[in-house]
Order: sequence, then structure tokens, then C-alpha cells
Amino acid sequence: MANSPSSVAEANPQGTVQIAPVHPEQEAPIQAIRQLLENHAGERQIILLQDFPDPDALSSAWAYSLIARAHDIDCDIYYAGTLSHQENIALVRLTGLPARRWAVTSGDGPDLSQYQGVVLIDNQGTTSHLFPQVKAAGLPLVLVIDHHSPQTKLDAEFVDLRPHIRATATILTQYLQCGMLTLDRSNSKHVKCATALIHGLRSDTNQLMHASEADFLAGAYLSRYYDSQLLSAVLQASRSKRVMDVIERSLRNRKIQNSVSIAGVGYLRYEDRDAIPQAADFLITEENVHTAVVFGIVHDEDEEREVVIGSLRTSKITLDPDEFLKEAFGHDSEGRFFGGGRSMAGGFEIPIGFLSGFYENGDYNRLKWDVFDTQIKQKLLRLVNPEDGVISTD
Ligand SMILES: [Mn+2]
Repeated sequence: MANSPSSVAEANPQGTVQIAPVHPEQEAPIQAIRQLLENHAGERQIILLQDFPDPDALSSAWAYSLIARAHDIDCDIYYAGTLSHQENIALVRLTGLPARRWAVTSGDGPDLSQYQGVVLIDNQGTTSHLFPQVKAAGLPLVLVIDHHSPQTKLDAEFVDLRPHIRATATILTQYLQCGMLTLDRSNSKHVKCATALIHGLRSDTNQLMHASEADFLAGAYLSRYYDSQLLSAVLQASRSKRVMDVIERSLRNRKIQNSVSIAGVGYLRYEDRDAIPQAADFLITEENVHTAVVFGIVHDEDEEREVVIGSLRTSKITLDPDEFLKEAFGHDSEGRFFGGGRSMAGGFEIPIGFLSGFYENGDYNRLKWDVFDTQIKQKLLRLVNPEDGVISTD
């Protein structure tokens, strides 16, 4: 632990090691964020989440917007895709979390002229279809708060990017702990936001199993404010039949090599996209499996678009999902990586482009699936299988 950035180890004369927790003030760039909020007082900002926001993103954005409000900044939270995971829907409904959908092609987005800046939370713009639009409208990128590995060059006023932190909710909780907003147990919005943050923190750390010291300290702080009954109501959301079907397909199709379980699940509807990470979460629970990759072709009827979506989950400490997926799939002609991640989890998204289109002709669909299924497996197995594989993940 001596080299850990979040703890200070000191040997006392008896030779035992004492680890003193570091206060978030020593780690979080509090001064810079405070200054930034002061500079932007009186403005309105748009917060963008990844297209399919998870509890970490949703809760962190809400916490930021409450902090911003206390500094006379109004925020609106937007995402492009859908809330497809039952837990996310429950979270938003039960807490009244103010996040809105803006479907890119629908034309019913907000009037961008009312905003003076963009804030990216739990992403770096690479997983948001809204970011290019907002950028094209000339809105400056004010702030990025994230814990994923660096995905792209960020031209922002300030970037708080800390990949060693396991959840963005932890970063936002540190802001709270340092007094950017004083939580009040009698304020129901504060209680609900603290509950959402605990949920975000848990879900990005595999129920705290992969939590770091900083995440536990954040959780300890939130425990003073959160509503445990509300949290259990959110967690009790059950899986839909369609999600169960995707999990079943992933079980049936999985191939295991060198403790890596890989499953293609075929075509999925856009709104069921979140079944993919849930299937990966399930496959990784099999014995002697340390990593699971699940992928499928997601068909978006509204936009006549198809895209391969995949999720990786790993319990192997030495496997860096971000590095692994970038290595496996590379990047497009503009240098944008098809995949990326954070500690223990990652995802990828590969556009199908000209081959898009789901036809009545079942043969064509089957052929197309076979091509993508084969290609993705080839790319993954090259890294997984040391016999043909040049690179071992050990
Ligand atoms: Mn996250």
C-alpha cells in the first residue's frame, strides 16, 4: 500500500504498518473546481452522459447539478439512448432523478443557445452521440469528470480524470465531503441523491468488491445521508423476459478458452441493449472463468442503424479492459477507438455502416451475423489464445 496514491503508510517503531486514510481534500482538485464554478456563476450548462447511462453516470450528474445550483449554475442532464436496464429505470423513477432523453435524429432536442457550456460526466464524449452535435453548435467544453482511462484528447477548461478511482460517484462524493455542497438529512432531494450515489458506487465496483479505499471512504460518508429502504427498492427491480432471453442465448453460445468466456447473442432491439452487460455479468460467475465478453448486433429502427455492441467484465486484476479492447479492435479512420473501459469492465461499439439493415430475407441476416461473429471472435482470440496469440493477457 505504500505506493498507493490514496493512503499513507508509516512504519512505527514496533515495525507494524499503520495506514492513515487520506482526506479527499488531498486528492481531489477541489480548488480548481471551486474556481471554475465561481467563474461560471449565472450560467446554464448542459451535462452529457454516455448514450446508455448507468447508475454511476446518472447519480454523479445529479450530484454535480446540485453542487452547480449551489453556485448559481443551472444544469440540464441529457443522454441520447435509452434507460434500458430495469435498475436504471427504477433509480430514475424512484428518486425523481432529473435526466432526460434527447434522441439525436428526432429533432426534439433542447435549444442549445440557452447554454454557455458542456460538462461530460462519467464519459469523455466518445460514448455520446450528443457530444459531436453540441460541439458543432459551438458550446465550449467546460468540465470533464470521469474515471475511465483517457479515451481522447480533451479540450476542456478543466479535466478531473482519475482512472484509479473506481466510480465517478466517488469523485462527486469527495466534492461533497470537501464542502462544495453541504448535504442536509432533512432535504429529501439530498437524501435521494446520496442514495443514488451509493447505488452508482456499488454498481461500478461490483457491489464494493472491487472498491478502492477512496470508494469505501466515499460510501462511509454517504451512509450518513442515504435511505436504505429506497436503495433496496431500486435494487429489487427485476429482469425483463427479453433480458432473460439474451442471458439464455449467451449461455448457449458461449465458448470458453483460457478462462475467457466469449458469447455472441445475435440481433437485439435497441431498447434491450443493456441486456449485453447483464449477460456478461452473469457469464463471469461461472467457475474457472475470469473474463466474459458478450456482444450482439443492436438494431435501431428509428435511425435505420445497426451497431455491434459488446461488454467485457473481468475479475482478473492484471487484465486492463481498456488496454485489452483497444488492442483487440483498434480504431477507426479518425483515430477513435472502437472500445475502451475502466477497471474491471469495458465496452465496445462497432458501426456496421453500409451493411446495416435488417431484412425479411433471413439468409442475409444470418450471413451478416456470421461475418461479424467470426471477425469479433478472431480479434478477441488473438489476444486470449497464447498458441496463435501473439499477446498473452498475463
Ligand atoms: Mn462509471
